[in-house]
Amino acid sequence: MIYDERIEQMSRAEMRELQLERLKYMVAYAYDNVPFYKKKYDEAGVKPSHIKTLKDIEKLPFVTKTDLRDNYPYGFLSVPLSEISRIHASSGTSGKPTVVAYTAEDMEIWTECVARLVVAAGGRKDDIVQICFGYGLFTGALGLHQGWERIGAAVIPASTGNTERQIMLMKDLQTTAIVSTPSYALRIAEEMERLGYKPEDFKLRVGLFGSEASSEEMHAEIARKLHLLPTDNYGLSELIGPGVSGECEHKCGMHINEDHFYSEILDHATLTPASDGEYGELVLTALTKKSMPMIRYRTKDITKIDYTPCVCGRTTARMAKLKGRTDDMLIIKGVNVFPSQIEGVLLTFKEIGASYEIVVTREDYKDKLEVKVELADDSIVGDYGALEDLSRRIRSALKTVLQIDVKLTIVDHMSLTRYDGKAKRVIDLRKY
Ligand code: DLL
Repeated sequence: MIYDERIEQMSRAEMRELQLERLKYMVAYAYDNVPFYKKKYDEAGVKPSHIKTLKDIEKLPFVTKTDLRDNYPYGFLSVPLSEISRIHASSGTSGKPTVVAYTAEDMEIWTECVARLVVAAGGRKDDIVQICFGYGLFTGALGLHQGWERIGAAVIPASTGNTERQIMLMKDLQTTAIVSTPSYALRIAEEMERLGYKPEDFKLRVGLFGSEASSEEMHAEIARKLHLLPTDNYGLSELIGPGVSGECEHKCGMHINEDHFYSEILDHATLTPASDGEYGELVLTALTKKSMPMIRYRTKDITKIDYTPCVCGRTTARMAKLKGRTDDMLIIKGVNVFPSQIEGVLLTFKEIGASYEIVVTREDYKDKLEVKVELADDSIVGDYGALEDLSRRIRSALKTVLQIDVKLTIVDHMSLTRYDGKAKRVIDLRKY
């Protein structure tokens, strides 16, 4: 089932035409209504009239998180505050949050974008959906809530935490779909096991996960433990929140809502277009956002894009699962290491659970990478031969993928920290 056939099955030429028309409008609109853009474009010597083709977007300067921070809280607004109907914020790693605002029209577009992705993921009107994202300034909970509501599903705004109660609700209210971070989905699965439940005790069939990175292996683990079809969903507050892209039931890349978001993949080092189909930094332009124009926003997320039509019948471009972020790529002894590569290896070992921690230290000017993993159960606790053999196999698999030696620490079942929201996997203790 396709929510909006006209858009989601548009030919590439028509989509390009629509994007160009919207881009021209948006660049002129931002230039005329947001002093930040006028100043930046004047300094760079570009005028809205220079945008004649989609490729001309490359003439425009980028917007970064720092620009948003420098213009905190309302410097990017292009409409008076009286036109704003919703305000969200994304928690920054330090200092003030990034504030994002929506006009009534932006809210409508946001809802439609999420509704499309919900349907693509297999969500239907008769679903009972439990939203296990934190309600509040975070865009995840309300964003998904609105989209599911739009397709007519019954929405349970459960929020995060109190996992035992979540499970009770899931059983009693006959929840068929859940929305959460992938790590919280696994936390729910663990708690179900601990409480003695089996997947058959529930009616779950669909899971929309997102807001943090997850490997194919992690999705397979979620599918196995919860008996549902998991899909990956991507978005970011600065552009809209959830609703930028999401996987369909075929799980072969996240369909981008291209009529609202124009995407570029840039070579991280040169900031010029990456070759077709190559990984690079995703730069996004909101083509329709009225309240806060966002043109060429550097997401720091690393992905690649496939423009071929999907077997599901949609023609919208698909972005690959994120490889990581340019700022979470670890450089260990000169080698680039992404946490997602480590996760991919760990999840192939059924003797260990899905939670892990990566600790980076520097001793005597040498980087050291430690990976802490957890036993999946208590069956080999105390069996030093089995533990040693497991440790050797995991280290060797990590070395094959990462090309560096890793210190591996195996800890007891359920002893690593669990997260309700985005999981924190990397602890970098190096002082620069
Ligand atoms: O996380 C929006 C969202 C909510 C998306 C719910 C999907 C579901 P922020 O809090 O602003 O917004 O964080 C955005 O999270 O730049 C990525 O680095 C990361 N991220 C989001 N979705 C994914 C994903 C929401 N599916 C930042 N895979 C982004 C990997 C993701 N990383």
